[in-house]
Amino acid sequence: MAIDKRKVVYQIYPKSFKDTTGSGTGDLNGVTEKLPYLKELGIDMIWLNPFYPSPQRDNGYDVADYTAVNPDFGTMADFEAMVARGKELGIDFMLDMVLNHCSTDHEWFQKALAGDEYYQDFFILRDEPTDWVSKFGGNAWAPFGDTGKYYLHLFDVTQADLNWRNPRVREELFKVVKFWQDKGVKGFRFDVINLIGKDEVLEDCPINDGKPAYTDRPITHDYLHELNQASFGQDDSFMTVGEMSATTVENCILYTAPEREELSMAFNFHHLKVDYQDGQKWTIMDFDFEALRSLFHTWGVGMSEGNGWNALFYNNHDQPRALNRFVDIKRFRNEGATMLAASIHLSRGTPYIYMGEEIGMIDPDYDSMADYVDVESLNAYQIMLDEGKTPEEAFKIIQAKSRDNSRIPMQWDASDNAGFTTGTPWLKAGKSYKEINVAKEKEGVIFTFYQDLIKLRKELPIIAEGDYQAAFSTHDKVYAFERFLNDDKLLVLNNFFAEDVELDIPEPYQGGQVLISNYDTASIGERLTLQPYQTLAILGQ
Ligand code: TEU
Repeated sequence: MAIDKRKVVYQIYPKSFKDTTGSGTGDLNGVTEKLPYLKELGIDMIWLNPFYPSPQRDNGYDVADYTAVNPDFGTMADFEAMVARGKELGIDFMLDMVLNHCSTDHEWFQKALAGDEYYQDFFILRDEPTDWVSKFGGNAWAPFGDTGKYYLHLFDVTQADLNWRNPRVREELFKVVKFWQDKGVKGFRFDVINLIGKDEVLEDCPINDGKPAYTDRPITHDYLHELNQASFGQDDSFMTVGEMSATTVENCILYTAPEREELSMAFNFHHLKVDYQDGQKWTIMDFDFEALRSLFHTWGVGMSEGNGWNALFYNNHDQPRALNRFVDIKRFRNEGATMLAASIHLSRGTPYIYMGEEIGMIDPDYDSMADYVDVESLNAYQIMLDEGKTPEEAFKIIQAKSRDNSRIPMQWDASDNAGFTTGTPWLKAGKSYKEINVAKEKEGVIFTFYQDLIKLRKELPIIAEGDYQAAFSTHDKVYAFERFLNDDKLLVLNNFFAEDVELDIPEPYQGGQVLISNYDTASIGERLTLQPYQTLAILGQ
Protein backbone atom coordinates (compact mmCIF):
# COMPACT_ATOMS: atom_id res chain seq x y z
CA MET A 1 0.00 0.00 0.00
CA ALA A 2 2.37 2.69 -1.17
CA ILE A 3 0.83 6.11 -1.63
CA ASP A 4 1.69 8.71 -4.24
CA LYS A 5 4.09 10.94 -2.34
CA ARG A 6 3.83 13.78 -4.84
CA LYS A 7 0.33 14.63 -3.68
CA VAL A 8 -0.63 17.65 -1.60
CA VAL A 9 -3.83 17.85 0.44
CA TYR A 10 -5.98 20.95 1.02
CA GLN A 11 -8.24 21.04 4.05
CA ILE A 12 -11.69 22.62 3.81
CA TYR A 13 -13.84 23.40 6.81
CA PRO A 14 -17.07 23.40 4.80
CA LYS A 15 -19.05 25.35 7.34
CA SER A 16 -16.80 28.37 6.71
CA PHE A 17 -15.63 27.97 3.12
CA LYS A 18 -18.34 29.27 0.78
CA ASP A 19 -22.05 29.75 1.35
CA THR A 20 -24.11 29.58 -1.87
CA THR A 21 -27.56 29.96 -0.28
CA GLY A 22 -27.27 32.96 2.00
CA SER A 23 -27.94 30.81 5.06
CA GLY A 24 -24.74 31.94 6.77
CA THR A 25 -23.34 28.40 6.70
CA GLY A 26 -20.98 27.18 4.00
CA ASP A 27 -22.15 24.27 1.86
CA LEU A 28 -21.03 21.52 -0.50
CA ASN A 29 -22.05 23.52 -3.56
CA GLY A 30 -19.70 26.20 -2.30
CA VAL A 31 -16.88 23.66 -2.42
CA THR A 32 -17.86 22.67 -5.97
CA GLU A 33 -17.92 26.33 -7.00
CA LYS A 34 -14.38 26.87 -5.80
CA LEU A 35 -12.80 23.73 -7.25
CA PRO A 36 -11.25 25.64 -10.19
CA TYR A 37 -9.52 27.94 -7.68
CA LEU A 38 -8.01 24.92 -5.97
CA LYS A 39 -7.03 23.44 -9.30
CA GLU A 40 -5.09 26.63 -9.96
CA LEU A 41 -3.35 26.26 -6.64
CA GLY A 42 -2.35 22.77 -7.76
CA ILE A 43 -3.56 20.53 -4.94
CA ASP A 44 -4.56 16.89 -5.49
CA MET A 45 -6.97 16.06 -2.72
CA ILE A 46 -9.41 17.84 -0.43
CA TRP A 47 -9.91 16.79 3.16
CA LEU A 48 -13.44 17.87 4.10
CA ASN A 49 -14.34 18.24 7.76
CA PRO A 50 -17.59 16.49 8.82
CA PHE A 51 -20.78 17.50 6.97
CA TYR A 52 -23.00 14.73 8.36
CA PRO A 53 -26.23 15.25 10.31
CA SER A 54 -25.23 16.48 13.73
CA PRO A 55 -26.54 18.68 16.52
CA GLN A 56 -23.31 20.69 16.00
CA ARG A 57 -22.33 20.74 19.64
CA ASP A 58 -18.79 20.17 18.37
CA ASN A 59 -19.31 21.42 14.82
CA GLY A 60 -20.03 18.07 13.25
CA TYR A 61 -17.57 15.96 15.26
CA ASP A 62 -20.70 14.86 17.06
CA VAL A 63 -22.13 12.70 14.29
CA ALA A 64 -25.79 11.69 14.53
CA ASP A 65 -25.90 9.81 11.21
CA TYR A 66 -22.74 8.61 9.50
CA THR A 67 -24.11 8.01 6.02
CA ALA A 68 -26.11 11.12 5.19
CA VAL A 69 -25.56 14.81 4.45
CA ASN A 70 -26.63 17.46 6.96
CA PRO A 71 -29.28 19.51 5.06
CA ASP A 72 -27.48 22.71 6.14
CA PHE A 73 -24.63 21.63 3.85
CA GLY A 74 -26.73 20.35 0.95
CA THR A 75 -27.91 16.99 -0.32
CA MET A 76 -26.42 13.65 -1.28
CA ALA A 77 -26.87 14.72 -4.91
CA ASP A 78 -24.74 17.83 -4.18
CA PHE A 79 -22.12 15.57 -2.66
CA GLU A 80 -22.07 13.33 -5.73
CA ALA A 81 -21.89 16.31 -8.08
CA MET A 82 -18.97 17.71 -6.06
CA VAL A 83 -17.04 14.44 -6.25
CA ALA A 84 -17.75 14.13 -9.98
CA ARG A 85 -16.62 17.70 -10.71
CA GLY A 86 -13.51 17.06 -8.65
CA LYS A 87 -12.68 14.00 -10.72
CA GLU A 88 -12.95 16.06 -13.91
CA LEU A 89 -10.38 18.45 -12.51
CA GLY A 90 -8.11 15.80 -11.05
CA ILE A 91 -9.06 16.55 -7.44
CA ASP A 92 -10.10 13.75 -5.09
CA PHE A 93 -11.85 13.85 -1.75
CA MET A 94 -10.78 12.68 1.67
CA LEU A 95 -13.60 12.42 4.22
CA ASP A 96 -13.43 12.84 7.94
CA MET A 97 -14.40 9.67 9.81
CA VAL A 98 -15.24 10.30 13.44
CA LEU A 99 -15.25 6.72 14.66
CA ASN A 100 -14.04 7.08 18.24
CA HIS A 101 -17.36 8.52 19.38
CA CYS A 102 -20.79 9.46 18.10
CA SER A 103 -23.33 12.04 19.14
CA THR A 104 -25.66 11.14 21.97
CA ASP A 105 -28.37 12.00 19.40
CA HIS A 106 -27.28 9.01 17.29
CA GLU A 107 -29.92 6.26 17.24
CA TRP A 108 -27.43 3.80 18.73
CA PHE A 109 -27.12 5.90 21.86
CA GLN A 110 -30.83 6.67 21.96
CA LYS A 111 -31.71 2.98 21.74
CA ALA A 112 -29.13 2.18 24.39
CA LEU A 113 -30.61 4.80 26.68
CA ALA A 114 -34.08 3.37 26.11
CA GLY A 115 -32.83 0.08 27.54
CA ASP A 116 -31.79 -1.89 24.45
CA GLU A 117 -28.91 -4.05 25.68
CA TYR A 118 -27.67 -4.79 22.17
CA TYR A 119 -26.93 -1.07 21.76
CA GLN A 120 -25.77 -0.56 25.32
CA ASP A 121 -22.83 -2.73 24.35
CA PHE A 122 -21.99 -0.13 21.66
CA PHE A 123 -20.81 2.23 24.40
CA ILE A 124 -18.40 2.15 27.30
CA LEU A 125 -20.51 1.85 30.40
CA ARG A 126 -19.20 1.34 33.92
CA ASP A 127 -20.60 1.33 37.42
CA GLU A 128 -17.85 3.64 38.69
CA PRO A 129 -16.18 6.52 36.83
CA THR A 130 -12.38 6.67 36.65
CA ASP A 131 -10.50 9.89 37.31
CA TRP A 132 -9.91 10.61 33.61
CA VAL A 133 -10.39 14.20 32.49
CA SER A 134 -12.38 15.03 29.35
CA LYS A 135 -10.37 16.83 26.68
CA PHE A 136 -12.99 19.55 26.79
CA GLY A 137 -12.85 19.92 30.58
CA GLY A 138 -14.41 18.14 33.56
CA ASN A 139 -14.61 14.41 34.31
CA ALA A 140 -14.74 12.09 31.28
CA TRP A 141 -17.76 10.13 32.56
CA ALA A 142 -21.39 11.16 32.71
CA PRO A 143 -24.45 9.44 34.18
CA PHE A 144 -26.07 7.10 31.68
CA GLY A 145 -29.71 8.09 32.05
CA ASP A 146 -31.10 6.88 35.35
CA THR A 147 -29.43 3.46 35.14
CA GLY A 148 -26.88 4.31 37.83
CA LYS A 149 -24.14 3.62 35.29
CA TYR A 150 -21.75 6.06 33.64
CA TYR A 151 -20.73 6.36 29.97
CA LEU A 152 -17.31 7.48 28.78
CA HIS A 153 -16.93 10.69 26.79
CA LEU A 154 -13.31 11.65 26.17
CA PHE A 155 -14.63 14.82 24.48
CA ASP A 156 -17.90 16.69 25.02
CA VAL A 157 -20.61 15.12 27.16
CA THR A 158 -22.66 14.73 23.94
CA GLN A 159 -19.86 12.70 22.28
CA ALA A 160 -20.10 9.15 23.64
CA ASP A 161 -17.08 6.91 23.07
CA LEU A 162 -17.85 3.80 21.03
CA ASN A 163 -16.93 0.35 22.28
CA TRP A 164 -14.53 -1.00 19.65
CA ARG A 165 -14.14 -4.21 21.69
CA ASN A 166 -17.60 -5.15 20.48
CA PRO A 167 -17.17 -6.76 17.01
CA ARG A 168 -20.61 -5.51 15.99
CA VAL A 169 -19.47 -1.93 16.52
CA ARG A 170 -16.48 -2.52 14.28
CA GLU A 171 -18.70 -4.11 11.67
CA GLU A 172 -21.06 -1.12 11.66
CA LEU A 173 -18.21 1.37 11.45
CA PHE A 174 -16.49 -0.50 8.63
CA LYS A 175 -19.80 -0.37 6.76
CA VAL A 176 -19.75 3.41 7.12
CA VAL A 177 -16.27 3.57 5.62
CA LYS A 178 -17.32 1.31 2.74
CA PHE A 179 -20.41 3.42 2.12
CA TRP A 180 -18.32 6.51 1.37
CA GLN A 181 -15.69 4.53 -0.47
CA ASP A 182 -18.42 3.31 -2.82
CA LYS A 183 -19.38 6.95 -3.43
CA GLY A 184 -15.99 7.52 -5.02
CA VAL A 185 -13.98 9.20 -2.28
CA LYS A 186 -10.27 8.38 -2.36
CA GLY A 187 -9.17 9.16 1.16
CA PHE A 188 -10.10 9.20 4.81
CA ARG A 189 -8.95 11.23 7.75
CA PHE A 190 -9.65 9.29 10.93
CA ASP A 191 -10.43 11.50 13.90
CA VAL A 192 -8.52 10.77 17.15
CA ILE A 193 -8.06 7.23 15.90
CA ASN A 194 -5.30 6.33 18.37
CA LEU A 195 -7.87 6.55 21.17
CA ILE A 196 -10.23 3.83 19.93
CA GLY A 197 -8.53 0.93 21.72
CA LYS A 198 -9.62 0.99 25.34
CA ASP A 199 -8.48 -1.62 27.82
CA GLU A 200 -10.91 -4.24 29.06
CA VAL A 201 -10.51 -3.02 32.63
CA LEU A 202 -10.35 0.75 32.93
CA GLU A 203 -8.41 2.16 35.83
CA ASP A 204 -7.65 5.48 37.46
CA CYS A 205 -4.64 7.20 35.96
CA PRO A 206 -3.50 10.35 37.70
CA ILE A 207 -0.79 11.04 35.10
CA ASN A 208 -1.55 13.61 32.42
CA ASP A 209 -5.34 13.64 32.89
CA GLY A 210 -5.53 9.88 32.35
CA LYS A 211 -4.20 9.96 28.76
CA PRO A 212 -1.79 7.00 29.11
CA ALA A 213 -4.73 4.78 30.04
CA TYR A 214 -6.38 5.06 26.64
CA THR A 215 -3.83 6.46 24.16
CA ASP A 216 -1.94 4.25 21.64
CA ARG A 217 -3.00 1.01 23.35
CA PRO A 218 -1.58 -1.97 21.43
CA ILE A 219 -5.01 -3.23 20.39
CA THR A 220 -5.49 -0.05 18.35
CA HIS A 221 -3.03 -1.42 15.79
CA ASP A 222 -5.11 -4.59 15.45
CA TYR A 223 -8.27 -2.56 14.89
CA LEU A 224 -6.61 -0.41 12.25
CA HIS A 225 -5.30 -3.43 10.39
CA GLU A 226 -8.76 -4.95 10.49
CA LEU A 227 -10.31 -1.71 9.20
CA ASN A 228 -7.71 -1.51 6.43
CA GLN A 229 -8.41 -5.06 5.30
CA ALA A 230 -12.16 -4.60 5.45
CA SER A 231 -12.21 -1.46 3.31
CA PHE A 232 -9.62 0.81 1.67
CA GLY A 233 -6.72 -1.62 1.97
CA GLN A 234 -7.62 -3.21 -1.36
CA ASP A 235 -7.31 0.07 -3.27
CA ASP A 236 -3.75 1.22 -3.94
CA SER A 237 -4.72 4.76 -4.84
CA PHE A 238 -6.27 5.40 -1.43
CA MET A 239 -4.79 7.89 1.02
CA THR A 240 -5.56 7.61 4.73
CA VAL A 241 -4.38 9.71 7.63
CA GLY A 242 -4.83 9.10 11.31
CA GLU A 243 -5.17 12.00 13.68
CA MET A 244 -3.04 10.89 16.60
CA SER A 245 -3.54 12.55 19.93
CA ALA A 246 -0.46 12.65 22.25
CA THR A 247 1.31 9.91 20.29
CA THR A 248 4.91 8.69 19.85
CA VAL A 249 7.28 8.21 16.91
CA GLU A 250 7.37 4.46 17.64
CA ASN A 251 3.62 4.14 17.39
CA CYS A 252 3.38 6.34 14.29
CA ILE A 253 5.92 4.13 12.53
CA LEU A 254 3.68 1.17 13.33
CA TYR A 255 0.54 3.02 12.21
CA THR A 256 2.06 4.04 8.88
CA ALA A 257 4.80 1.65 7.71
CA PRO A 258 3.29 0.22 4.46
CA GLU A 259 3.94 -3.42 5.36
CA ARG A 260 1.81 -3.06 8.50
CA GLU A 261 -1.29 -2.30 6.39
CA GLU A 262 -2.79 0.15 8.83
CA LEU A 263 -2.82 3.78 7.55
CA SER A 264 -0.85 5.81 4.98
CA MET A 265 0.24 8.55 7.37
CA ALA A 266 -0.24 10.19 10.74
CA PHE A 267 -0.79 13.66 12.16
CA ASN A 268 0.90 14.42 15.43
CA PHE A 269 0.65 17.65 17.41
CA HIS A 270 3.84 17.88 19.42
CA HIS A 271 5.24 20.72 17.31
CA LEU A 272 2.10 22.75 17.97
CA LYS A 273 2.55 22.66 21.72
CA VAL A 274 5.81 24.59 21.76
CA ASP A 275 3.96 27.71 22.88
CA TYR A 276 2.14 25.94 25.72
CA GLN A 277 3.44 26.90 29.13
CA ASP A 278 4.11 23.70 31.12
CA GLY A 279 2.28 21.76 28.40
CA GLN A 280 -1.00 23.57 29.11
CA LYS A 281 -2.96 24.93 26.16
CA TRP A 282 -4.76 27.75 27.98
CA THR A 283 -1.66 29.83 28.63
CA ILE A 284 0.26 32.43 26.67
CA MET A 285 3.93 32.04 25.86
CA ASP A 286 6.29 32.90 22.99
CA PHE A 287 7.09 29.79 21.00
CA ASP A 288 10.17 27.84 22.04
CA PHE A 289 12.17 27.59 18.82
CA GLU A 290 14.62 25.01 20.09
CA ALA A 291 11.78 22.71 21.12
CA LEU A 292 10.18 23.13 17.70
CA ARG A 293 13.41 22.45 15.83
CA SER A 294 14.24 19.43 17.89
CA LEU A 295 10.72 17.95 17.53
CA PHE A 296 10.88 18.37 13.76
CA HIS A 297 14.22 16.60 13.74
CA THR A 298 13.13 13.81 16.04
CA TRP A 299 10.05 13.09 13.93
CA GLY A 300 11.74 13.69 10.59
CA VAL A 301 14.65 11.40 11.33
CA GLY A 302 12.66 8.81 13.28
CA MET A 303 9.98 8.37 10.64
CA SER A 304 12.56 8.38 7.83
CA GLU A 305 14.65 5.66 9.47
CA GLY A 306 11.61 3.61 10.52
CA ASN A 307 9.90 3.85 7.13
CA GLY A 308 6.91 5.67 8.59
CA TRP A 309 5.18 8.60 6.88
CA ASN A 310 4.23 11.97 8.40
CA ALA A 311 1.34 14.23 7.54
CA LEU A 312 2.98 17.69 7.58
CA PHE A 313 1.04 20.75 8.70
CA TYR A 314 0.96 23.89 10.82
CA ASN A 315 -2.70 24.81 10.51
CA ASN A 316 -6.01 23.06 10.86
CA HIS A 317 -9.49 23.74 12.18
CA ASP A 318 -8.34 23.20 15.79
CA GLN A 319 -5.33 25.50 15.77
CA PRO A 320 -4.86 29.25 15.89
CA ARG A 321 -3.12 30.41 12.72
CA ALA A 322 0.57 29.54 12.61
CA LEU A 323 1.35 33.05 11.34
CA ASN A 324 0.11 34.51 14.62
CA ARG A 325 2.14 31.99 16.61
CA PHE A 326 5.47 31.89 14.84
CA VAL A 327 5.85 35.09 12.82
CA ASP A 328 6.12 38.84 13.33
CA ILE A 329 3.12 39.42 11.05
CA LYS A 330 3.16 43.19 11.35
CA ARG A 331 6.48 43.37 9.53
CA PHE A 332 7.02 40.05 7.79
CA ARG A 333 3.73 38.34 6.96
CA ASN A 334 4.74 37.41 3.40
CA GLU A 335 8.22 36.26 4.36
CA GLY A 336 6.98 34.31 7.37
CA ALA A 337 4.14 32.64 5.46
CA THR A 338 6.41 31.50 2.65
CA MET A 339 9.15 30.32 5.01
CA LEU A 340 6.69 28.25 7.04
CA ALA A 341 5.31 26.77 3.81
CA ALA A 342 8.73 25.73 2.53
CA SER A 343 9.71 24.26 5.89
CA ILE A 344 7.05 21.58 5.46
CA HIS A 345 6.50 21.35 1.70
CA LEU A 346 10.16 20.49 1.13
CA SER A 347 10.23 18.05 4.01
CA ARG A 348 9.55 14.31 4.06
CA GLY A 349 5.83 13.56 4.35
CA THR A 350 2.56 14.67 2.78
CA PRO A 351 1.90 18.42 3.13
CA TYR A 352 -1.53 19.69 4.18
CA ILE A 353 -2.69 23.25 3.50
CA TYR A 354 -5.54 24.56 5.63
CA MET A 355 -7.94 26.86 3.73
CA GLY A 356 -6.73 30.44 3.72
CA GLU A 357 -3.14 29.50 4.53
CA GLU A 358 -2.28 29.94 0.83
CA ILE A 359 -3.22 33.64 1.08
CA GLY A 360 -1.65 34.18 4.50
CA MET A 361 -4.84 34.44 6.59
CA ILE A 362 -4.43 35.40 10.23
CA ASP A 363 -6.51 35.14 13.43
CA PRO A 364 -9.74 37.23 13.51
CA ASP A 365 -8.74 39.48 16.43
CA TYR A 366 -12.25 39.53 17.91
CA ASP A 367 -13.03 42.13 20.58
CA SER A 368 -15.46 40.25 22.75
CA MET A 369 -16.11 36.86 24.28
CA ALA A 370 -19.56 37.03 22.65
CA ASP A 371 -17.92 36.49 19.25
CA TYR A 372 -16.69 33.00 20.18
CA VAL A 373 -18.89 29.95 19.75
CA ASP A 374 -16.65 26.88 20.10
CA VAL A 375 -17.62 24.55 22.93
CA GLU A 376 -14.00 24.05 23.92
CA SER A 377 -13.40 27.82 24.19
CA LEU A 378 -16.58 28.45 26.15
CA ASN A 379 -15.75 25.65 28.61
CA ALA A 380 -12.15 26.82 28.95
CA TYR A 381 -13.23 30.42 29.59
CA GLN A 382 -15.51 29.33 32.41
CA ILE A 383 -12.84 27.07 33.89
CA MET A 384 -10.31 29.92 33.83
CA LEU A 385 -12.75 32.23 35.63
CA ASP A 386 -13.46 29.50 38.19
CA GLU A 387 -9.72 29.18 38.74
CA GLY A 388 -9.51 32.87 39.60
CA LYS A 389 -8.42 34.56 36.37
CA THR A 390 -10.00 37.94 35.65
CA PRO A 391 -12.33 38.15 32.61
CA GLU A 392 -9.65 40.24 30.83
CA GLU A 393 -6.93 37.65 31.45
CA ALA A 394 -9.16 34.78 30.37
CA PHE A 395 -10.30 36.65 27.26
CA LYS A 396 -6.72 37.34 26.17
CA ILE A 397 -5.98 33.64 26.34
CA ILE A 398 -9.11 32.69 24.39
CA GLN A 399 -8.17 35.28 21.78
CA ALA A 400 -4.79 33.63 21.30
CA LYS A 401 -5.85 29.99 21.59
CA SER A 402 -9.46 29.51 20.51
CA ARG A 403 -10.20 27.01 17.76
CA ASP A 404 -12.53 29.64 16.30
CA ASN A 405 -9.39 31.44 15.14
CA SER A 406 -9.11 29.09 12.21
CA ARG A 407 -12.84 28.53 11.73
CA ILE A 408 -13.67 32.07 10.62
CA PRO A 409 -15.09 32.56 7.12
CA MET A 410 -12.70 32.07 4.23
CA GLN A 411 -11.66 35.48 2.94
CA TRP A 412 -12.61 35.62 -0.74
CA ASP A 413 -12.77 39.35 -1.32
CA ALA A 414 -13.22 42.73 0.36
CA SER A 415 -17.03 42.74 0.17
CA ASP A 416 -19.22 42.26 3.26
CA ASN A 417 -18.42 39.15 5.30
CA ALA A 418 -15.34 38.57 3.18
CA GLY A 419 -17.46 37.36 0.26
CA PHE A 420 -18.24 34.19 2.20
CA THR A 421 -21.99 34.72 2.49
CA THR A 422 -24.71 37.19 1.55
CA GLY A 423 -26.43 36.37 4.86
CA THR A 424 -25.23 36.52 8.44
CA PRO A 425 -22.23 34.24 8.92
CA TRP A 426 -22.49 31.61 11.66
CA LEU A 427 -19.14 32.91 12.91
CA LYS A 428 -18.04 36.49 12.43
CA ALA A 429 -15.51 37.32 9.71
CA GLY A 430 -12.00 38.22 10.78
CA LYS A 431 -10.95 41.86 10.97
CA SER A 432 -8.31 41.53 8.25
CA TYR A 433 -10.49 40.51 5.30
CA LYS A 434 -10.33 43.84 3.48
CA GLU A 435 -6.55 43.57 3.27
CA ILE A 436 -6.12 39.80 3.10
CA ASN A 437 -8.38 38.02 0.61
CA VAL A 438 -8.21 35.75 -2.41
CA ALA A 439 -9.10 38.48 -4.91
CA LYS A 440 -6.13 40.50 -3.73
CA GLU A 441 -3.63 37.78 -2.95
CA LYS A 442 -4.04 35.48 -5.93
CA GLU A 443 -1.28 37.10 -7.92
CA GLY A 444 0.60 37.81 -4.70
CA VAL A 445 3.74 36.47 -3.13
CA ILE A 446 2.24 33.82 -0.84
CA PHE A 447 -0.19 32.17 -3.25
CA THR A 448 2.37 31.94 -6.05
CA PHE A 449 4.97 30.53 -3.66
CA TYR A 450 2.56 27.75 -2.67
CA GLN A 451 1.96 27.03 -6.37
CA ASP A 452 5.73 26.75 -6.89
CA LEU A 453 6.19 24.45 -3.90
CA ILE A 454 3.39 22.14 -5.03
CA LYS A 455 4.90 22.00 -8.53
CA LEU A 456 8.37 21.26 -7.22
CA ARG A 457 7.12 18.26 -5.24
CA LYS A 458 5.63 16.84 -8.42
CA GLU A 459 8.74 17.46 -10.48
CA LEU A 460 11.54 16.48 -8.12
CA PRO A 461 11.57 12.93 -6.73
CA ILE A 462 14.02 14.04 -4.04
CA ILE A 463 11.28 16.18 -2.47
CA ALA A 464 8.58 13.53 -2.69
CA GLU A 465 10.70 10.49 -1.91
CA GLY A 466 14.04 11.49 -0.40
CA ASP A 467 15.25 10.50 3.06
CA TYR A 468 15.42 13.13 5.78
CA GLN A 469 18.42 14.15 7.85
CA ALA A 470 18.82 16.93 10.37
CA ALA A 471 21.20 19.79 9.49
CA PHE A 472 22.58 22.55 11.74
CA SER A 473 20.86 20.53 14.42
CA THR A 474 21.75 22.78 17.35
CA HIS A 475 21.30 26.15 15.65
CA ASP A 476 19.26 28.56 17.75
CA LYS A 477 17.54 30.38 14.87
CA VAL A 478 17.57 28.16 11.83
CA TYR A 479 15.59 24.98 11.26
CA ALA A 480 17.46 23.10 8.54
CA PHE A 481 17.33 19.65 7.04
CA GLU A 482 18.74 17.68 4.17
CA ARG A 483 17.01 15.33 1.79
CA PHE A 484 18.79 12.49 0.02
CA LEU A 485 17.82 10.36 -2.95
CA ASN A 486 20.37 8.19 -4.75
CA ASP A 487 23.20 10.66 -5.49
CA ASP A 488 21.10 13.79 -5.13
CA LYS A 489 21.04 16.01 -2.10
CA LEU A 490 19.01 19.01 -1.06
CA LEU A 491 19.60 21.40 1.84
CA VAL A 492 16.70 23.46 3.17
CA LEU A 493 17.42 26.41 5.47
CA ASN A 494 14.64 28.20 7.34
CA ASN A 495 15.29 31.30 9.41
CA PHE A 496 12.55 31.43 12.05
CA PHE A 497 13.45 34.94 13.23
CA ALA A 498 12.99 38.57 12.17
CA GLU A 499 16.72 39.17 11.95
CA ASP A 500 19.68 38.28 9.74
CA VAL A 501 21.55 35.06 10.45
CA GLU A 502 25.02 34.18 9.15
CA LEU A 503 25.75 30.57 8.18
CA ASP A 504 28.71 28.57 6.93
CA ILE A 505 27.52 26.51 4.01
CA PRO A 506 28.61 22.86 3.96
CA GLU A 507 30.96 22.04 1.12
CA PRO A 508 28.66 19.94 -1.10
CA TYR A 509 26.28 22.90 -1.36
CA GLN A 510 28.83 25.61 -2.13
CA GLY A 511 28.20 26.64 -5.71
CA GLY A 512 24.96 24.63 -5.64
CA GLN A 513 21.77 25.58 -7.43
CA VAL A 514 19.14 27.60 -5.58
CA LEU A 515 15.96 25.60 -5.98
CA ILE A 516 13.63 28.09 -4.33
CA SER A 517 13.79 31.01 -1.91
CA ASN A 518 11.52 33.79 -0.71
CA TYR A 519 14.32 36.34 -1.26
CA ASP A 520 16.52 36.91 -4.30
CA THR A 521 19.66 34.93 -3.67
CA ALA A 522 22.27 34.83 -6.37
CA SER A 523 25.09 32.39 -5.80
CA ILE A 524 25.93 30.15 -2.87
CA GLY A 525 29.43 30.66 -1.50
CA GLU A 526 31.12 29.42 1.66
CA ARG A 527 29.15 31.72 3.84
CA LEU A 528 25.79 33.39 3.47
CA THR A 529 23.33 35.61 5.28
CA LEU A 530 19.76 34.47 5.71
CA GLN A 531 17.44 37.48 5.89
CA PRO A 532 14.41 37.71 8.23
CA TYR A 533 12.26 34.60 7.79
CA GLN A 534 14.24 33.60 4.74
CA THR A 535 13.85 30.10 3.39
CA LEU A 536 16.43 28.81 0.97
CA ALA A 537 16.67 25.40 -0.67
CA ILE A 538 19.92 24.43 -2.35
CA LEU A 539 20.59 21.42 -4.55
CA GLY A 540 24.02 20.02 -3.76
CA GLN A 541 26.52 18.45 -6.08
O1 TEU B 1 -9.51 16.78 17.68
C1 TEU B 1 -8.71 15.98 18.50
C2 TEU B 1 -8.10 16.56 19.67
O2 TEU B 1 -7.38 15.90 20.37
C3 TEU B 1 -8.48 17.92 20.08
O3 TEU B 1 -8.53 17.87 21.47
C4 TEU B 1 -7.53 18.95 19.68
O4 TEU B 1 -6.23 18.64 20.06
C5 TEU B 1 -8.01 20.17 20.36
O5 TEU B 1 -9.19 20.50 19.73
C6 TEU B 1 -7.06 21.29 20.31
O6 TEU B 1 -7.42 22.15 21.33
C7 TEU B 1 -10.42 16.14 16.87
C8 TEU B 1 -11.05 17.13 15.94
O7 TEU B 1 -10.06 17.64 15.06
C9 TEU B 1 -11.72 18.19 16.73
O8 TEU B 1 -12.23 19.22 15.95
C10 TEU B 1 -12.82 17.52 17.52
O9 TEU B 1 -13.41 18.43 18.39
C11 TEU B 1 -12.29 16.32 18.33
O10 TEU B 1 -11.43 15.48 17.59
C12 TEU B 1 -13.43 15.46 18.81
O11 TEU B 1 -13.99 14.76 17.74
